[in-house]
Amino acid sequence: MPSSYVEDPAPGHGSSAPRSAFRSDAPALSLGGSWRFLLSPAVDAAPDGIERDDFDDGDWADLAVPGHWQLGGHGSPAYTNVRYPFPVDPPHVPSDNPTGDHRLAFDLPDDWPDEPAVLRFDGIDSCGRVWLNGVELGVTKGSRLPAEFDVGPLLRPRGNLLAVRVHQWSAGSYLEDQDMWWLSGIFRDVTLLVRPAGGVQDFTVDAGYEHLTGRGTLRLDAESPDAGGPDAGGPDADGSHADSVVRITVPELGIVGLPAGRPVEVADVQPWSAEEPRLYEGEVHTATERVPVRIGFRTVTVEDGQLKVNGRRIVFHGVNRHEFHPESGRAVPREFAVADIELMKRHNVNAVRTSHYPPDSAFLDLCDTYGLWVIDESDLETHGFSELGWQGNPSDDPRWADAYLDRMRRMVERDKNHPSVVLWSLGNEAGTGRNLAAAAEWTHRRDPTRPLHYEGDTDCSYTDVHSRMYADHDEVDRIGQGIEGPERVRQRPFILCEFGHAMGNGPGGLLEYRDLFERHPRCQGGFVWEWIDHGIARRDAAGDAYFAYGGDFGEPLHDGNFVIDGLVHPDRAPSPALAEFAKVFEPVRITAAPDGALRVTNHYDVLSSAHLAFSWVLEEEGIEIAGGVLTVPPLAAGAGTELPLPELSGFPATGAESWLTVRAALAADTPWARAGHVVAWGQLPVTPKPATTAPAAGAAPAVTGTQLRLGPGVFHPGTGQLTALGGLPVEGPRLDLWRAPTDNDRGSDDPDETRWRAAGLHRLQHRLIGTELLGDTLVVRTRVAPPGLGFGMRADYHWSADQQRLRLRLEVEPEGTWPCTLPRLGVRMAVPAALGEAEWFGRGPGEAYADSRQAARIGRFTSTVDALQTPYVFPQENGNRIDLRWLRLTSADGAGLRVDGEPAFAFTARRWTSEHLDAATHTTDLEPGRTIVLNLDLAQNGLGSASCGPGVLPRHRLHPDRASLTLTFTSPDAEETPSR
Ligand code: IPT
Repeated sequence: MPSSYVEDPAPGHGSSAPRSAFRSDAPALSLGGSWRFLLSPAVDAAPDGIERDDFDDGDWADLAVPGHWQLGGHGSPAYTNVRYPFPVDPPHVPSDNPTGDHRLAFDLPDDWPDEPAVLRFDGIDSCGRVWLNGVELGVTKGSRLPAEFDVGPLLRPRGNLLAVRVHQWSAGSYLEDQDMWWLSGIFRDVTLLVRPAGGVQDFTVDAGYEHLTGRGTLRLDAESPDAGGPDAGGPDADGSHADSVVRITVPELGIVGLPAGRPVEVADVQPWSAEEPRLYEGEVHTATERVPVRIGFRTVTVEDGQLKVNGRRIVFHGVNRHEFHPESGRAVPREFAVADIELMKRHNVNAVRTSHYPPDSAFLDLCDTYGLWVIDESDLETHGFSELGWQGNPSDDPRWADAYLDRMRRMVERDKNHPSVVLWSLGNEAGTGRNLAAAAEWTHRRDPTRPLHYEGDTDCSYTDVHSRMYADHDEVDRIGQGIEGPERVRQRPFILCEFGHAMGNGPGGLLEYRDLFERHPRCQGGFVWEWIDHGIARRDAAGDAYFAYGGDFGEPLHDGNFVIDGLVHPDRAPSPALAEFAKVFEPVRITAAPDGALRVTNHYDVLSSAHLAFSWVLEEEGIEIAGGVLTVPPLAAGAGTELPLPELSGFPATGAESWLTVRAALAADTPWARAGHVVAWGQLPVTPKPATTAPAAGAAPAVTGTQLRLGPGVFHPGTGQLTALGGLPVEGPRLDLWRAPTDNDRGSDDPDETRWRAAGLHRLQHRLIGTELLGDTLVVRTRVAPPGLGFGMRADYHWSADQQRLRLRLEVEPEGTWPCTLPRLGVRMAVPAALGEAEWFGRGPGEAYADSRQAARIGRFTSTVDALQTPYVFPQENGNRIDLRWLRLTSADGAGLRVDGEPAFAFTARRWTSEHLDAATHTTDLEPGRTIVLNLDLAQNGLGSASCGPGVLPRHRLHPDRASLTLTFTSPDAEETPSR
């Protein structure tokens, strides 16, 4: 028989009323550390009497708390997205319900006062039953929410025994179907806190900002600890209770001992915003307790169909953040929360949706400090019911009403004093129903200062903002025009609570979303799905490290690598998509003005550009030849100006292609980046690329035995294949149309990958039609086509040369009816493995694709071939560099080759083929081969976001068409004009 509390849809019991998360000057004892632990396969299999002092846990294991037992060597993680990994039979859970018993013996510090105290658990997944010194305190559910139990009278100076029985599954699991690993345990802090008599029980600081007058209003609400009633905010007629009143002091504002319940106006206050997170330090106090507080004045409103903070429209350039660490799961050490915030701020992320549960509250402290707009989301998702057509969804079942309210209440009470929290969210993907409506009603009443979000309330019948996930660009455009969606939502602010699915290589199309956020005042941005790849750090048999995803732990039901969809890799290394995000959503835009001037526009919500230092450099073929400071008058938020270009005429010019790069960098250090950190940049062409001089025909083809020589090239006379170049053995180049499909190629109802494979693009065959010498030109005519199908591509290679250079003009022409787009269009060749150093003039430094190329600037870059690879957790096409004027691949001894484009090309270079990349499922599957595979492309198809969302926009699709690619190959020692 399962224990009844486990399957009870009601919230836990025994805990005290929820209150804000604060730390006062009252003593506290962290109980984190090594605990005794035993995992049992079922509730009934767990031992009796673990709460007793004399219970012998000598043969138990040690486990770190906070932590998840599956990551501490007991049981295994499991990943499902939408589906519940157990039968949908609410509120029942499997009898095989892994149960983790935790025990900790502890002493109190010597100076621990004889006062009331609470035991606080910040997060137990999914259901915990708690005993202290043999006495049962109660049960907690709501994994990502705190629970406090009064323990004062139970404490002993020495030899306290805390026992916690945690069940992996509970009725609460039905409300916790978020897209993430199923991980159990006491995964957030456990703390013993003194609650002094006459201390601060709880308080609400409401700090509004009146933008027309610059006035702030500060109001503290708190119950007097002694009198206990809400009316006890002021002293009694005889003043006798004066000392029991809760008061606030903010020295900087001249507020001293302001009692609860008495609002005060403050002239000329500086408001809080994500861009200028001004906090006033203060203290909430009673005679016996002092609580440090940080106050941010701001007012959030919905007016004129727009979401405004302090009277200004704001735009979310946000991310959905799960709490994740590759070794410790949702037990995220503080330094990693700091790392997240610093990375976000450095990449122009200005908002976080706490998908889909409240984060550790320390994260919100950091958001207040560093400045991020936050949508704080309740710990609620019942997505698995969508598989049943939402039949039986708890959201509309009265048995779950208390649980819905309880979750919302515990979040709102915990987090209400954070200025960074500008919206509450009821949860995610929980369908709709009266329990949500009731939770909404409670929230509106409890906190009228913050609008409410929930995407599932599609007609805004109980929420305040219109929200969609993964709406394509056209839909967002129609929403912006007010011609899409139910009548009720058409005058609401609109946000994309999820967009730009960052799974694997992608998303493409962020720029086009930005344009919509700028075009339509009601379209107020969105939150990319998602911040981090949830890959779990593992090692293979050979000891090589990799990141695991769904299925890697033998789960019978799983959703594979769908959990690997972040802007940062599991180790928080930024993916190329984060660089793209930073560029697309840069707060200052530097562009060419029509009349040859420079245009600078401030896209901050509130900040002027005064904190930025502008500078310029002039680069000739990627080499800096001049530079200086650019004086830009401070621009108010939303303002723009035109400036003359810096004086460039006096600089020596070789006639090479040159570009002006203007950067806007932090003028002074900030908490998240040092002075000099570049927040925005723009580039303007100055001198165009000179016309390429084709190799003067001059080298005549000569056939000697089995070799056909043309300038530095050696060909096989029968096949027309290039076999050597200036002494380097090479294979190819041959037409190549294939790329290892990306997660986005693989996604959607009608995936590109399926079409490409059906068209046989992964197994093209090359037929030589013939070779012919036309004057000094070697022409190799081929037809490239898939087996079993009638369409194909004519590919003719026209080779000419002088003594040093070999030039290829590839002409392609589709024949028949092609059924699909092309992954890529270009040539592939194999070059010696020793050519491991790349240098190029073109766009870089990072990878770029047609619809994700904003972050790549024109310059001269170097990289090893190995470092060109982006280690996507699930291997796929990556590392493409675009708009190359030239590329050099060299070995340590300087041997190598150079490729020039007419005018440009893209390249990938890797130590394995696209076929190997395609077959690999983990990074450790990629083994260097005996050559470097070099692809030189005219183009690749865009990336899109079809793994969850719209595919490649029409203008970024690569269609089979007549095309020509011209490349000149030189061996570097033969270069006439060294370009260094
Ligand atoms: C959407 C979920 O809200 C999110 O948690 C995540 O699963 C995301 O998809 C995909 O990675 S729901 C989807 C059905 C649109």
